[in-house]
Amino acid sequence: MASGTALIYDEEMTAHKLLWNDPICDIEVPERLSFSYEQLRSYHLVERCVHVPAREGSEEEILLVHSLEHLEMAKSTQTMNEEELKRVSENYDAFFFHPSTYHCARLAVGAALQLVDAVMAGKVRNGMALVRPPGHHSQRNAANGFCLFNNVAIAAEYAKLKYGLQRILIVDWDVHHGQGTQYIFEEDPSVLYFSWHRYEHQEFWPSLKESDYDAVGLGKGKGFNINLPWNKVGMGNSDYLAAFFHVLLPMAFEFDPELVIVSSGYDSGIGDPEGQMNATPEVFAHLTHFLMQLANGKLCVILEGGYHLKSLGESVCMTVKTLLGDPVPQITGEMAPCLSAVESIQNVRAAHKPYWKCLAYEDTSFLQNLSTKSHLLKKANSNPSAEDESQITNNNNTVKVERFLELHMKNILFPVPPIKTATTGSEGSEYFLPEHVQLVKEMDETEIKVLVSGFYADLVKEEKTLLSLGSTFVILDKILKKEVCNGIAASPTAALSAAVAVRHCVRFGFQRVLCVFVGDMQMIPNTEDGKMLVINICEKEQSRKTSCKHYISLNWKEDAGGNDFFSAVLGFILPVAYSYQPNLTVVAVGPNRNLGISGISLLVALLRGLAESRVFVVIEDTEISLMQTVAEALVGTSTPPFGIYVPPTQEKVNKIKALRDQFQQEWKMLQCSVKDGISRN
Ligand code: Q9C
Ligand code: ZN
Repeated sequence: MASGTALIYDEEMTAHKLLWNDPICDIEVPERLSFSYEQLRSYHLVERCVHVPAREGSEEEILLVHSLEHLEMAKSTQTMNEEELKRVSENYDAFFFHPSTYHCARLAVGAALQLVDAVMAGKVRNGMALVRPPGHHSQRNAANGFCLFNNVAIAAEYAKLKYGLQRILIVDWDVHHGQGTQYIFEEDPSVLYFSWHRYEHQEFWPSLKESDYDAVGLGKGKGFNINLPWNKVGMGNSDYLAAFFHVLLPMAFEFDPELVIVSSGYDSGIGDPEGQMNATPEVFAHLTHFLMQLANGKLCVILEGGYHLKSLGESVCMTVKTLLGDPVPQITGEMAPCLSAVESIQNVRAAHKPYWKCLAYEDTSFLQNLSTKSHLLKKANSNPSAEDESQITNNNNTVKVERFLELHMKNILFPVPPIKTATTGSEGSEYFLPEHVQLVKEMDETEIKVLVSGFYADLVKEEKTLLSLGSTFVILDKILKKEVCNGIAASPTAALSAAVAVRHCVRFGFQRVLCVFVGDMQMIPNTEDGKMLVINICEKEQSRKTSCKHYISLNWKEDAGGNDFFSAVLGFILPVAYSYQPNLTVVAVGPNRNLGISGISLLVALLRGLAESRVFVVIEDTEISLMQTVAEALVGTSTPPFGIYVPPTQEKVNKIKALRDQFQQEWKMLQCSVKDGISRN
């Protein structure tokens, strides 16, 4: 399987710039590109990537999406003087031409296509292209919103044509609606387009009716256009994650794309003057990590907007770092989506109910956005002096966010452990374990005895179980000492090993340990002090223990024909886990497991988004055949096979819904609809 991350950057694309005064366009500056690249350099990310050169997109390639008139118009600007350039620019909503614009825009297209080629040919697994001008507002016959050619749309058409792809997902996390991309694919069921965007009930640019949640696509393309409008500014990390859990990811997994392309605007990040949102750079690591689990990891990230240089640069770095497979930093902020976000999520889910099986059993009520009706009253009166003032506050804010980010990044970034994954393995493991997995020796008998008699004597009664902890202790210690990021231990009694492991971590000082148990677990650790949260995925209802905030039993039997477990992972397990924010995740697989190998590897891969990717997996000896696949999921450099996605049955969907209702007051990331009687902050 392909490995490596491509990075495409060409300084030539900084030549395109605004030559006259225009307060609307003056934020789209060449430094957006050069500063982001410098930032990548300073994190030593450039040298870890595979450099792929840009090229000019050909006329033929541009014509995959654009009209000949549009191409000719753009070409004709190369020789114009400033006055002529200004006049042509005025034909469009928010665009400026420079004599180099046409050349730069062709390089931007070609860079996107080079990235698609590198990924599709298996030269790299994924990659990012830093390009200017951006693309997603550009339409068949028009420049718009700083965009001349629609780089991402051309890349998708090119991938369909050259590689015969039948399903491409475009994720547009730019804060503006990529209406250009929507128009290009609205009748095309082979391209699933998702966009979230600042909307404010159609007051925010481009102020289109068709940017709302009810624009679901046309004709054969019905259901393949997903708009999630944000009706308030200030959306943050938890709102973005909720959008992924409850809207994009379930539909994306059901769609099962062969390639994912991101319209990667960072104006949805904190400090951006356009977006006015609050999401911090690490959220983009999480979004990237989620998308890496689709399409066998084939992910092409192409720059769109982003106008706060520091915020843009840090967010680009978070994205590239994650593409490279580094551990994911812990997300910050309160993990609860705001009311307005939940309303939008509920509306788009209701609008798409007819088209997606994962939504087929939703209650369908559209909301009138009760939380935001008052926005009509708070419109600012704009006299010139008020505008001056807002300019000053904006500048202050820019500097404030710069200072905030300087400190914030120091807080969230941490040294990457020298080893990704460790295991004590079993006989002959070296032959089937993926590369980069370190085999370590088990702890010896005397050491174990000292440890156990001191702290775990009540749990460990028999001599032979005592010896079986050698693997658990040595792997766990390496994780706690940050020598390795994650690891796998084999055990004759996974339940006991997990119980000992949890207590070991709490004793070490961890405040929150997330335990996910699969199969028969004889021993459930005591969850009373809140220092652990147990999600017990078992086949039969457990009679002796009732669910409470820190012990959740999830009865599940995977569909024999395929992987329907993704719906439980996205709709329940991940939202609970992200609400809890553990310092470590323990996954224990016991005998008689009720999940297939693909469900387990998806679970493990996605749980790497938590606890700085610290995951300790313990596998019962009888289930040792899982070792290789779980190791692949932990290493993360290749995507383990997640199986065929089958949509969940009504019974399964109702089960998830019931659990969500039961726990969404406590674990707020579960919230995806507004119901009477839910109290909120
Ligand atoms: N009153 C990108 O982020 N604003 N484009 C126009 C008109 C244009 C943003 C305001 C914003 C374009 C790629
Ligand atoms: Zn934008």
